[in-house]
Amino acid sequence: MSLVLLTGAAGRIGTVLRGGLPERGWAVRCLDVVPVPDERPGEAQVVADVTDLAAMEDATDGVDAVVHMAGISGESTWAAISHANIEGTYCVLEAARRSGVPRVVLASSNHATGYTPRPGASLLTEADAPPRPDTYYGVSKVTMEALGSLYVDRYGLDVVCLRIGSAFAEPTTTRHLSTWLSPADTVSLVDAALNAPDPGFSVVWGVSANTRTWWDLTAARALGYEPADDAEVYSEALVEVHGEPDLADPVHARVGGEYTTAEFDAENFEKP
Ligand code: 15L
Repeated sequence: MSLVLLTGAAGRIGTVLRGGLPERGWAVRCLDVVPVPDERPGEAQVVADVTDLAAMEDATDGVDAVVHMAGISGESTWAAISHANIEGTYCVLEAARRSGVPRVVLASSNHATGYTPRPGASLLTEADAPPRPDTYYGVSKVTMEALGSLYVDRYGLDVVCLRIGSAFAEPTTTRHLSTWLSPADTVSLVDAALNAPDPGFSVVWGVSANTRTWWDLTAARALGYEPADDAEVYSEALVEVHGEPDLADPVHARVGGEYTTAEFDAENFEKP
């Protein structure tokens, strides 16, 4: 059984992966700044901060791959984002390199490209959406992808960046009808990123097979990802409450949704 270090194991996506990866044949070493609740049989646990390079070197010792889900999962102050998300990603990659770990899977985000206009009829490939961050959070995901690229080219690691849409138990907004990544598909996508032969540096959209998707899944499918879910089954109920998306509304005109609005200006996050 191969061993994966899962950072952010106590978080929302980490918890999903703790449930699903063992069924796909992965032993999981959980890492978080807090102990993971309900430790499961076969799991190992490390309580550490991803920005502590020495601790990360210890944590990556002997693992076959790292899945990096730790960090701040939305907008915050520059100080908080740059420390947790940028310094944290550097420490994860550098620890993996020092420990000889061949593969790292990184949780990037659609917000790396959030100011990209929502596409019309054609789907966006990864190449159609170069960095266009909508927040400091989005900048940290662009930087994550850049760091991953550096560690592939300079040190020969395999690094797969997942530009995750909206990874929630179920869609709760009409935007999610396009961006949802279901829990089951989250596991399938990470498993594919861990198993794909020689991915080198790869950036793929992380989204379910949504009828209303904006993103082309060709590159993700090439890794072996086979999405099973479609947010459309929630559409009737969501449209009844919220109406069909108004494409003149910035929340629906750009892929980053509300992150592109004034409400998400970092000034609003500086307040205590
Ligand atoms: C993300 O990257 C966030 O982590 C998550 O909280 C959602 O905001 C999601 O994007 C989204 O775009 O819905």
